[in-house]
Amino acid sequence: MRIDVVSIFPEYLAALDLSLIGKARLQGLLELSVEDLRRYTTDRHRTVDDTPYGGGAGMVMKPEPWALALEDVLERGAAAPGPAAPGAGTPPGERPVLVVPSPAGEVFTQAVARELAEREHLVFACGRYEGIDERVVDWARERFEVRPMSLGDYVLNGGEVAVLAMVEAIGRLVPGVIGNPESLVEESHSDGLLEYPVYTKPALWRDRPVPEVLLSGHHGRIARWRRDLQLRRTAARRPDLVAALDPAALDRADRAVLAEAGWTVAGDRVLRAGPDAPAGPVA
Ligand code: JE8
Repeated sequence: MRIDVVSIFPEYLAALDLSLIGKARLQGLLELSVEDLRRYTTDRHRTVDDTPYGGGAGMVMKPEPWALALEDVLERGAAAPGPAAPGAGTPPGERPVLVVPSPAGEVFTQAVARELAEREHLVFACGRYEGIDERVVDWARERFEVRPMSLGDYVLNGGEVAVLAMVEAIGRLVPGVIGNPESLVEESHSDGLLEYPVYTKPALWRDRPVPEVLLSGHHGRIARWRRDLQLRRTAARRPDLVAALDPAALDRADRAVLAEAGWTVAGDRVLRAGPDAPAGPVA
């Protein structure tokens, strides 16, 4: 996989050299390059922004440096041989994906991460100020598959932090990047529930014991306990995820835990039980 990032703060992306993604680069699983948008300016002051048409606060990123940067990235992507299929570069017919972080984008989820992990060439365009002149997105649709993408419903100052999160989420799904692929298997089996809590040594720490079932060696009981905690946590913290559960994936014990947390199965839906339904504490 090839990943290009364009930003006026390329140093911001230095964190990608560390840990997982850095290792994947050294192993040749992932080719990452970060470009400084200012390299593609042509004026003495290396200007990347200007005042907004129609008025309003702040500045908008000028279109031409973006077009020059993205053309450069396209050119180098077409020349580069892809590691999966040596000599292939971007497969014929598959356009590179241009991810444009924006609070107005589609929400970036694990499903999107899985989809993008299958692509040969991803390009990330990090905006700043009030964003990028919209014509860049229209222009880019002729050359890329464009995906305006939001990290979530809160306001950041620019696209860089969103790109750090997205590249990490995508990169760890690329085959070979995660040393122990079993951890990915467990994630895909998580069935839309929050994770269970984890513990390590010592068994007693500052008067706090590890839940005794985890020391029992009884794998069946441990699996059931973990599943119960997943369900209780999800009910307490993410009612949206509970409402999206498929009853066909819930056994009798699951349903009992959900009932205790105030949920009930009705046909092919999981619904909130009565308004006076209990909502117990959660670990
Ligand atoms: C950004 C962003 C993601 C998320 C992404 C890109 C470029 C118009 N607004 C621009 C006004 C407030 C400041 C904004 C700064 N900005 C934010 C994001 C994002 N992905 N989940 N929240 N915010 C840009 C400029």
